[in-house]
Amino acid sequence: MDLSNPPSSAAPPADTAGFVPTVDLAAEAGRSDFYQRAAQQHLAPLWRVLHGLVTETPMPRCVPALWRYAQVRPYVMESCAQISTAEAERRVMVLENPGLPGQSRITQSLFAGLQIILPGEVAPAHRHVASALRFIIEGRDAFTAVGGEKTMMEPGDFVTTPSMAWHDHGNVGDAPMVWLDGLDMHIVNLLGASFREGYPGRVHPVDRPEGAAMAEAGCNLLPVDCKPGSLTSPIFNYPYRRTREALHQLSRFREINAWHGHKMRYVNPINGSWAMPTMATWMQLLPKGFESRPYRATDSTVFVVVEGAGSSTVGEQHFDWGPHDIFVVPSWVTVRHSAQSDAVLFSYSDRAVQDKLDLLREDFL
Ligand code: 1HN
Repeated sequence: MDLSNPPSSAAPPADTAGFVPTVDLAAEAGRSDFYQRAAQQHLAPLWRVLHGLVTETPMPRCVPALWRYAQVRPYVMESCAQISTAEAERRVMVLENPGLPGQSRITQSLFAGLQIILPGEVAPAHRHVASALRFIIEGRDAFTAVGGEKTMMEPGDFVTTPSMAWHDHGNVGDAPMVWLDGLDMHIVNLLGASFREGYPGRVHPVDRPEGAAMAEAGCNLLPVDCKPGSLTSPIFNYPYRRTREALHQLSRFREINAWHGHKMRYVNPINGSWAMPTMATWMQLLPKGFESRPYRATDSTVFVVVEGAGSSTVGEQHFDWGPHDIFVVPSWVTVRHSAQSDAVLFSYSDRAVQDKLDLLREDFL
C-alpha cells in the first residue's frame, strides 16, 4: 500500500519533492485487523491519509478550462425553450469545471453560471446567505432589485447581491439579457451556514429611488451619518462605463504591471477592502501586444473576456479567447496572458477569504 497516495485524496504530482514515507508492506498487512476493529468505533489511522490531507503544494481538482461563448450561447438560448423562469426560479446553465463534474463548481470554492432572462420575464424575489455577483454579458433594459433599490444593467457592469438581501430580476426591454452569476455558496456550505427564503410576492417592494446607492457611496463621498451595515460595498452596480474610462486613463500615464497589465480591484468605499466579503473582483486592461510575465497564486480565478482578443497559457493549456469567453486558472497554476488587441478582462476569485484568513500566497515569476 502506498501511504502517500490514499484513495480519498488527489494523487500527488510525480514531481512532488520531499518526504515520501517508506512502507513496510508486511507490517501494514499485519495492521489490517486493527484498522477494521478501529473502524467499528469510527476511528481511522491518520498515517494512511496524512499526506493527502496536508499536501506540499496546492492540489486543486479544478482544472484549467475555457468556455467559448459562441459555443455555449446556443444552449443558454435553448434553455428558454426548455423551461420558463417561473418554473426554474433562476434559468441558469451552470459552468461545471471538468475536474469537478456534477458539483456545480467552476473552482473548488466558487459557482459560476450563465443566467438568461427574456423580455417580460421576472425572476421572483428570494434571499439567501450566499452572496452573488452578476457580470453582464449581453442585452439591455433588464434590472435587478436588491434590498429595495433597482438598477438597470448594461454589458460589462459588475453588480453585487449581498448576503440575505432580497433580490429579483426583470427584463423590460425587447431582447434577452445574459449575465454570469458568481456565488460563494460552496464556502457557505463548507461552514454549514446556508439559509434561503422565498418572498411571498413575485417582487420585493422598491423603497429607494434608482441611483440612491451611487449617490450615497459611489462619488468619493459618504453621508456624514453613514453607518456601515455589512461587509459588502453599499455600491451595488459598478458600471462598466466608469471602470473602462478609469482603465483607459490609467493606461495613458501609469507604468504597466508586468504580471497583470493595468489591473484595478473593485473596492468597498466604506473600508477600502474588497467590494464583497467573500469574492474578490477585478478588471484589467491588457494593451495590444502586451505579454504578461508568469504569475501564480493560491486563489483559483475565473476570467470573463469583455473586449478584445488574446490568449492565455494556463499550466500546460493554451486558450485563445475573444469577447464573452470565460476561462479558469486553478490555484497555483502558472498563467501568462498575451493580448492581440487591446483587451479587457473581468475576474473573480476567493481571494477576499484567503486574505482575511492569511492564506494567500503568490509568485511573481
Ligand atoms: C441565485 O439566487 C441566482 O438570484 C442566480 O439570480 C444563480 C445559483 C445558485 C443558487 C442561487 C439569482 C444562483 C442562485
